[in-house]
Amino acid sequence: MEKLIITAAICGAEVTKKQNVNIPYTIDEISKEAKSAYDAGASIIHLHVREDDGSPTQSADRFQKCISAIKEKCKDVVLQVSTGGAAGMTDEERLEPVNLKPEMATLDCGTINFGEEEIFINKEKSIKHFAEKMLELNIKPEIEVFDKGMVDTALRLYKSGFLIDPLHFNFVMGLKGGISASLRDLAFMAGSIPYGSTYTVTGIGRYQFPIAAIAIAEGAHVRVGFEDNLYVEKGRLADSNGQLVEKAVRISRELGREIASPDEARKILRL
Ligand code: KMH
Ligand code: ZN
Repeated sequence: MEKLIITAAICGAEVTKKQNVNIPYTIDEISKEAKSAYDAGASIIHLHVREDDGSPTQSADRFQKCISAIKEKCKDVVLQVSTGGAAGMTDEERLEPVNLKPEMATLDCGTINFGEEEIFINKEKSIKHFAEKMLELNIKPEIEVFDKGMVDTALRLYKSGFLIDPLHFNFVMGLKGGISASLRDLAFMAGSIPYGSTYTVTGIGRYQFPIAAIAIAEGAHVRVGFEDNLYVEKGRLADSNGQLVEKAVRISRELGREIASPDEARKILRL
């Protein structure tokens, strides 16, 4: 089976130190968490950044500083910037880090209730604008889908030339407001994307490892990390992103699947 690409989503925009004191905020903390994930086997870092007080920001300057610090510690890691940012940010704010021309960036393909209180808005016009920008700058989009309708939106954009082959998706499953993290729904999503596409599976909260195990066995790729889940097992907060990546690596090895290095990930995703 193809080697497993592990993406580490090391801090996200929503989780806080009140929930798990190990969530990184500062440049130093972010780069150390990236290194812990990289050393454990992550080949891609999905990057959000924070101000020192923990507030999420899409400032290109802050991204640049974090990227430089990460690259010093993890020379060959693939960097994927978030264009999702935090719910409520403007499109222009969200697009700021793509001007740094990272290898990858996320492209969120629809609007959803995001947890109990927020709405994560992605108008079709904005999605097209983001996709055009990524095409222009030669950045590989990771197509973020939280529901099946978002796959269909991405496929419409693909037909009209906003996205090009080979497509790479991230199925985010188990978020309140999005598709459930069930085997049935994973099969439904995986069966809906064009032949030759690649995909990563992200399980939210307690679904992180059960759905990762299924994805690994199925030959898909996985994302783990504090953005999506704070616990290494029931009732035990994770010490680091590295600990979460190590668990994904253990599951994969038990299933006889090797882990992709960053350069192997580049080949698999055709970066
Ligand atoms: N923070 C969420 C509202 C992405 O990175 O592209 C959006 C998000 C998706 O995290
Ligand atoms: Zn994100």
